Amino acid sequence: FHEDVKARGVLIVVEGLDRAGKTVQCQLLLDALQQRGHQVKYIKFPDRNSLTGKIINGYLQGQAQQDDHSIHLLFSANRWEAAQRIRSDLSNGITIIVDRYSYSGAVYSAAKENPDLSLEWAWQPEVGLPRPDLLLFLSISSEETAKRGGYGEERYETDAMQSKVRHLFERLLSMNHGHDVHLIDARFPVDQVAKELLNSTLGHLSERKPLETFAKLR
Ligand code: FDM
Repeated sequence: FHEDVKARGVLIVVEGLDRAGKTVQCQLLLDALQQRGHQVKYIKFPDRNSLTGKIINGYLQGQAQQDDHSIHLLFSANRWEAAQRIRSDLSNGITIIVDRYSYSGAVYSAAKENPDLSLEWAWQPEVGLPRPDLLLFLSISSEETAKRGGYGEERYETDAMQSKVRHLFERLLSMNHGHDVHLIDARFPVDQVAKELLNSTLGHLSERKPLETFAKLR
């Protein structure tokens, strides 16, 4: 007796510093997977269009001030708003490529070095969100991204912030074991990086194990 269960979609997260090339790479991965006949969606956090997203957008553009904890929880709420949709798409066989997720959420807030806002504190509201099957981390130094030029005008787009963010990403990835993290060297030309992302992804495209959720940091 065997049941022919349709494989669920795969949850893929792409993370990295500002200017690492996340958005371009997500687009290329989306195209490559669609060309191979997969049903794929791209989503991005923060989603600036939702109710919380509008507040977040105002904050990032410097139009509004927010308490560090308060804005942190709004970024998290912005993901929780999408969680049910993510689950149902995955179970309908749709693979989702997520541009920034809880990892950015925790490290950007912790990088503010507010003594009451540790990395552990920042991770806590993420506990229970769908855990990606695959985390693709575009690895690049803050010096390299600075050379790419054109940091925008938004909050956080400074060398000092980026280098703290980089160190915190390293700490977080080393603590949050148990899932598949691929470090991809993002210094190489766009199409070379794209090939690596695709190769890392192809091995994961027929997930049968149940979707897991984020646990507390250990
Ligand atoms: N960011 C992003 C956070 O501080 N917390 C989060 O939870 C997320 C998802 O917001 F500086 C930061 C990271 C970045 C900014 O920029 C969003 P982009 O260019 O829209 O990714």
